Amino acid sequence: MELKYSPLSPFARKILIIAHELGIISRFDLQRVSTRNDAEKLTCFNPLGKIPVLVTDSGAVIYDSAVICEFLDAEFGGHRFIPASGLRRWEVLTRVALSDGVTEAGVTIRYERARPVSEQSSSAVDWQLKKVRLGFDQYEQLIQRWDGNLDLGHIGIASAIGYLQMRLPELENMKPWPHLKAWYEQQCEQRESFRATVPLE
Ligand SMILES: N[C@@H](CCC(=O)N[C@@H](CS)C(=O)NCC(=O)O)C(=O)O
Repeated sequence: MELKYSPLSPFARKILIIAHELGIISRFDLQRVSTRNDAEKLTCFNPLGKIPVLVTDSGAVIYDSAVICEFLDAEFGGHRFIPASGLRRWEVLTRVALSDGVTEAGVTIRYERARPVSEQSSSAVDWQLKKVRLGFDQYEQLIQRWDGNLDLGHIGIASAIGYLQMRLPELENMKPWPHLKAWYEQQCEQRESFRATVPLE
């Protein structure tokens, strides 16, 4: 399988974490792609020009990250990270949407701040920052009832924390979300799958 990715991408990190957890990382041909410089190489696989993109051994092209994670979990994980059916499936998928939404809002802020200063909009940043904060607020509640099972929603919010706490000083190193911060440091950062996928600048 080929994974078109960047080691900095929090969306790609979810896939790498799952691949490590499931013991299938060696099956991946990891191809680093720059969404800016390799745009054409990417859009012929994903017209949206976004990473991650998975190309399976049979040549099927799969994106986006949530779909790739579900594919890997169904094919190799026995639905360990996303239940196959029942109410819990919809609960997990809703939290996946929340964690991906937080990440997307954070990435949008990064893109806004990469524009020339004169073109940046502080109200656009504040709009996205509110989504990040409210998403973390919700996970701060949820994590206090955590049953010890890591699912794709948890992996997604942990990837968001790993990416955003370094990049958005407004998040004050996660101090406003003490339970979430402690969970991340004690339950996630200690796992081999997280240590092996720390985003590299
Ligand atoms: N919903 C997508 C989002 C992926 C995404 O936004 N990836 C970023 C890199 S972290 C990207 O490719 N950005 C390039 C662009 O937006 O043109 C997913 O979950 O895969």
